[in-house]
Amino acid sequence: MKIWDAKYECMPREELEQLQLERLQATLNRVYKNVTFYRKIFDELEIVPENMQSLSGLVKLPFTSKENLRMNYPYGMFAVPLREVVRVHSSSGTTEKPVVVGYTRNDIKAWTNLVARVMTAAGVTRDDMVQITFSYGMYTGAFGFHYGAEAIGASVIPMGTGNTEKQIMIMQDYRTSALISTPTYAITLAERMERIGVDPKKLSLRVGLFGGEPLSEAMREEIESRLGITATDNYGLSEIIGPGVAGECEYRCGMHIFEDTFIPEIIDPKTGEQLSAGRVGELVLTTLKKEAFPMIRYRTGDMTSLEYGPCRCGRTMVRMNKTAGRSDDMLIIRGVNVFPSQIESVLAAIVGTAPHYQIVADRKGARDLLEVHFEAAEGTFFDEMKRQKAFLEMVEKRIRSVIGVSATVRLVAPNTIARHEGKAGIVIDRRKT
Ligand code: DLL
Repeated sequence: MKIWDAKYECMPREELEQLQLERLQATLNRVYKNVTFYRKIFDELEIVPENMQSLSGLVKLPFTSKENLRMNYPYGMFAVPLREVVRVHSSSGTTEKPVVVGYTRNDIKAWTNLVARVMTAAGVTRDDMVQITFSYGMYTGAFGFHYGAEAIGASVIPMGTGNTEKQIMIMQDYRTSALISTPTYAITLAERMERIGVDPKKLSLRVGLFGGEPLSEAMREEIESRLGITATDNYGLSEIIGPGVAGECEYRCGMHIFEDTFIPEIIDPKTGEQLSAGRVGELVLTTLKKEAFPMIRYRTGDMTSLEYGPCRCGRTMVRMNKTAGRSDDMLIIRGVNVFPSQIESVLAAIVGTAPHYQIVADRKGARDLLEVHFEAAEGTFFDEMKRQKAFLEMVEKRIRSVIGVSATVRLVAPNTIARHEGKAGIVIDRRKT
């Protein structure tokens, strides 16, 4: 399969590290000169950008947190005057003020190139009709893929979110061959097709690029079998650039992080200590080329591990494994750390597919309560109380053995858990209110 930017994507590690060091030095100089926030902490910590003579010095640099970005809302972290900014975006934040990120003309060019890389790695070519179902708003998903697809020379159908039946009609009529969406929306599309009698196998769809939220293996299998496509997982976050930070190649054994543009590290989220390759911890990213919004050791909150071994595709870029939850959406139930992804994998293993589910944490007196609601498949022994009870007990037992605390499991009727076109509202923590 083609590699979009082989010079960088397949760069020998020694050469890559030299390039990273040069770009890191330039970035440190840029932020020291232009971003008060960084100048202040560098001065406090006596960090002199010119003294950064090897990549091992990275650990001496301070972290940047989402909280730091909030404190500098809206433009405090920008490293260029607004007149050089050609675009702003923000993260898919919910209630709080979203983080605002900016791009110069060069940033947009670099971003376009990165997304062209992940799309090429997933097998998209200039012959594809690419249907983008992310929101064309402040969210980085749609514009990122839009520009990347155009750079490849594919034809873009800029649908945006929603209008599921129209999406399906367009897919049929325009012969869409590549779908860009969140994994949950792909499942929503498959469900709707089934309901309205459209056979996905008769469409021209052949690949899907998913991202914005975790794509579990169970979800991947469900999407692939229901839509008859090959699905890849793609990771990114607006603070760093948007989609195009990392993506799977045809071997789908982890997402290649584009290390010529970002330096990844894994840290222990509690101590901040850097962890060795292969260990699971919080992903920290430093940007190497960003002009408008450079980030030094940004704490992504995403838990993962890195694989430095060679990949059969020929890319030398390190691979990140699927995220194992977030360091910050982790629930603490009766003193035990619980990741929603663990519960999802239990449910998926039991029912064979990724069900629609919701986790509800509540508190009665001083006792934490955990409930897991999940949708029964159409016709699942709702009428047979005894079987249902035994089934639920079995699910509860498995969940307990995986997460270490007990949860009450409830089956709910099909289509009763709200579907989200963007990120799924999987966890409801009532203890906070
Ligand atoms: O979701 C950027 C994006 C759009 C990536 C479309 C890929 C495709 P934010 O709104 O800033 O940006 O959210 C970033 O979403 O820190 C992760 O927690 C999560 N996330 C994104 N992609 C994945 C993925 C976009 N493939 C946050 N797997 C990140 C798991 C993901 N989590």
